Amino acid sequence: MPDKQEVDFDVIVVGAGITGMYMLYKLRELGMSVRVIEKNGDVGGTWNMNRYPGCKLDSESYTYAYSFLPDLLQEWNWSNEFASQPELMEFFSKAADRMDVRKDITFNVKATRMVYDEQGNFWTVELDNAEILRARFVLTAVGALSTPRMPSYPGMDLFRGEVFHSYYWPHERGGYGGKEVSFAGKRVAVIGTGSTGVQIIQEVAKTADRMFVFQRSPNWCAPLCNKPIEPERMAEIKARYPIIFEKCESTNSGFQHDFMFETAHGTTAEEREALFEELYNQSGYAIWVGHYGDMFTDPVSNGYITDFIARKIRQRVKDPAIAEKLIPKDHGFGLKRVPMETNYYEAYNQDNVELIDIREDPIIEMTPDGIRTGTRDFDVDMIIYATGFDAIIGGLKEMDIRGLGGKTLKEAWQDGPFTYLGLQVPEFPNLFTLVGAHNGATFCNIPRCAEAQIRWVADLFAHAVENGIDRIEADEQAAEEWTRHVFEVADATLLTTATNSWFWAEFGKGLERGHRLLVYNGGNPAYRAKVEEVRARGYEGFIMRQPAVVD
Ligand code: NA7
Repeated sequence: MPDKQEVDFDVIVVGAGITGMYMLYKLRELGMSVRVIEKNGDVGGTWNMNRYPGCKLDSESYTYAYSFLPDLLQEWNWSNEFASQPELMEFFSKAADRMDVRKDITFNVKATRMVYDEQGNFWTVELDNAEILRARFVLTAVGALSTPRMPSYPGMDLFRGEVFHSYYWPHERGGYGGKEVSFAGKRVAVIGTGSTGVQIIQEVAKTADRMFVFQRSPNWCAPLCNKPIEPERMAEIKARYPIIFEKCESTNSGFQHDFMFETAHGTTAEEREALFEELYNQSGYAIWVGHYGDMFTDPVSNGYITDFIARKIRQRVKDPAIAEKLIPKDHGFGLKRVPMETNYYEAYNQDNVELIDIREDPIIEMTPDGIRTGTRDFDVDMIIYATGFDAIIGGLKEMDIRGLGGKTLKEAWQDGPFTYLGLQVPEFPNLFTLVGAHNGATFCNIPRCAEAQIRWVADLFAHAVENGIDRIEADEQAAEEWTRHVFEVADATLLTTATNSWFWAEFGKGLERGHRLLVYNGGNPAYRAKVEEVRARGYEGFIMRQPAVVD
C-alpha cells in the first residue's frame, strides 16, 4: 500500500449490514485500516430497520446465518425454520460482538458525497456531520432494499392518525417485531401488497377492528409453512452446517432448493399436479426455485405452475370476485419476487378485512381522516405504507458520487447500470459496489452470495497489498461485455415479461426510456465461476496500477 499519510483510512466501507460488517472483518485481517459509515444507529441493516409486525425470513434461518463463525453457529438455536426480525437482529448483533466490529463503525452518520481525486488517487468522503474523510478505496455495502419509497398522494401530511412506512417502524428499544404498535380496535389501511405488505396484512388482520388493503398489483404468493425447530432437529442442523452451506453454494439462488434437470415438457398433468402439490406444502422456496428446469424459460411450462397457483387462490378465497382480484393477470408465477405467506389469502375471508383494487378505484388523496378514492372515503386510525424501495441502486443514488473528471455515477448510469461484474464502474477507480446492481449477490439468498463475494474482494485486496497496487479500475470493454452478458442471460428467460418489479428500474430519456434489469439472474454457480476465471487470469478486466512501476 502507498503512503498512508495521504489518507485517513485505506478503506471506507459504507453500510454496516450483513455485507459491510463481514467486509470490515476481512479487510482488517489484511492489516488494512478501515472505517465503516452507517446511517442507522446499529449494525444489521435490513434486520435492524424492518421492525414491522410479521417481519421474518423467507430463507431457511440456518441458510441465512454467517457461515464463518462456527462457534456462534454451534451455540445458536434457531426458534423456527423461518426466523423473525428480533431473532435475526440478535444473531447479527452477536456476530458483530464476536467480530468486534462496532469499534470501527461510525453510527448515525450518512455519507453524502464521494469525490475521486485523480492526482492523489484517493476518495474524499463527505459525511452529513460535516466531517470529511479520505480513503484510498471506497466499498459500498448499502443494501439492496434500504431506500424506502413513499407514494406522493396529495394531502399526505394532512392525515391526523398514525402513519408508518414498513422500513421506519418505531425503533424504541424493545420495539422489536413492532410489538409496541397495537392494531386492536383500530381501523387500519395498508397500502402495498409486495412481500412486506403480505407479511403485515396477515398480522394486522388478527386484531384490527377493520383493515382496508389498497392493492395496486396482486402478487403470486405461496405458503411459507413455517414451524418451530425442535431440539433434535437443531442438533442435526448444527452437525450438518458445512453440508448445508455447500449445498446452498451449488444452487442457482443460494437456497437449499434448486431446479430439477427435467423440464415440464413430456410430463403428464397428473405428474405435474402431484409435484406442485408436494412443493406447495413444503416449507420455503421449493415452490419457486425447486421444480422443473424450464419454468422460467418456457411460457407453456410457466403456464402450468401459474395455473396451479391460481387454482389454489380460488380455493382459498371464498368470494370469487375477491379471488380474481388477488390473481395476477399480467405475469406468470415466479417472475417477480414471490411473497411467502401464512393464511394471507384466508385473511380476505374475514369480515374485518376488505380489499380495495386501486387500479379500478384509484386513490385520489389523503384526508385528515383517511384515504379518498374515486368513489369512497375510508376513515382510518392508521395508514401503513408497504410501498417498497428504490431497490438495489437507491442507496447509491442518495450519494453524490463523482469519478474521473468529476463524472457522476448518475451520468455513468443514465441508461442503466454499467458495471464490470457488478463490482466496479469504469472511470470510478477504487470504488467497489458490494451486493450491487448486476452482481451475483442480488438475486440470491443474500448472505450466501454476499459472503462469497466478500471473500473474493478480500482476496483481490490481498493481491493489491502484496503487489503494491494502489489503483484498481474496471476496463471499459470488460464492463461492456459483462453488461451485455447480464441482459443476454435475462433475455433467455421470461423475466423480461414482468418488468414491474423491484428487479427492474426505469432509465433513459424520451423514446429510449425503459425498464432495465438491476440484478444478474445467471445464478450463483455461474457468477462464481466467472469471477474465479477472472482471478485465474490475473484479475482480467481490472486495470491495476503499481506506483513503483508507473513512476
Ligand atoms: P415491493 O415488493 O416493491 O412491493 C411494494 C408494493 O407497494 C407493491 O405492491 C406496489 O405496487 C405497491 N406500491 C408502490 N407504490 C405504490 C403507490 N404509490 N400506491 C399504491 N401502491 C404502491 O416492496 P416490499 O417492501 O413488499 O418488498 C421488497 C423486498 O423486501 C421483498 O421482495 C423482500 O426481498 C424484502 P406495484 O406492484 O408497484 O403496482
